[in-house]
Parts: sequence; C-alpha cells; structure tokens
Amino acid sequence: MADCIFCKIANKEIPSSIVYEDEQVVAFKDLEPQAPVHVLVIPKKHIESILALTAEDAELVAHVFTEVLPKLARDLGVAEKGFRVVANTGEEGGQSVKHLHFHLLGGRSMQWPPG
Ligand code: DGP
Repeated sequence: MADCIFCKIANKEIPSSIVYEDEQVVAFKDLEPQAPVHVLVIPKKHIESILALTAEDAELVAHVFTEVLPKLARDLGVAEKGFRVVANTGEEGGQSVKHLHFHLLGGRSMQWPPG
C-alpha cells in the first residue's frame, strides 16, 4: 500500500535489518528497540491490524505463530528464558504503524502489566 512504511520495508524500498524472510512474511529489527531482542514480524501483504484479518488469513496467522515466531525465538536465543509477543492494536492499544505487526521482545525480564 502506498505510504505504508512497513509495505516499503517488505518491498525493500527502504532499508531495514531483516532477520528472516519467506514468501509470506518479513521479520526485521525494530528501529527503537525496547529490549535486547526486539524484532517485528509483518505479513508482506498489507493488513491494517488484527481487526482486518479474515478467514483467508488463517494459514498466514498459523504460519507466524507455529513456525516463524518459534524459529525466531530460538535463533535469537530467547526461547529458553522466555520472551513476549505483542500486537498493539488501534489507538489505545498503542499501534503507531497501521500495518499488522507482531513485536517479539526478549533478552530481559518483562514487566506486567505493561504500561
Ligand atoms: P507499534 O507502536 O506497535 O505500531 O510499533 C511500531 C514499531 O515500529 C515501533 O516499535 C517502531 C518501529 N518502527 C517504526 N518505523 C520503523 C522503521 O522505519 N524501521 C524499523 N525497523 N522500525 C520502525
């Protein structure tokens, strides 16, 4: 989608530190890391948020959660000690980029509740 920063990252129109890529998703380091490990997993196709997911996206979501996130957690060395996956959604959810993304955070002790 035009003017979507994450579409531009997925299309390599702007640079990012990509740590994983396949046909459906890209994972790259967050520009403002909130933990020693902080990557974002995004679908290559533009989906605004969790609220815009449809049944057609079920395979994509399953792929992210059963393959991509566990692989990244292991590869980035946070699987054993633990990590957090966050999808900020909408204004009060703290979503600043309107392209679905899953934050994978780890490498430090997480607090609860989040701010
Ligand atoms: P959220 O607030 O949940 O929408 O998270 C958006 C995240 O995206 C935020 O942690 C900062 C990150 N971010 C924003 N713009 C860029 C960018 O151009 N490159 C990278 N690598 N990360 C970005």
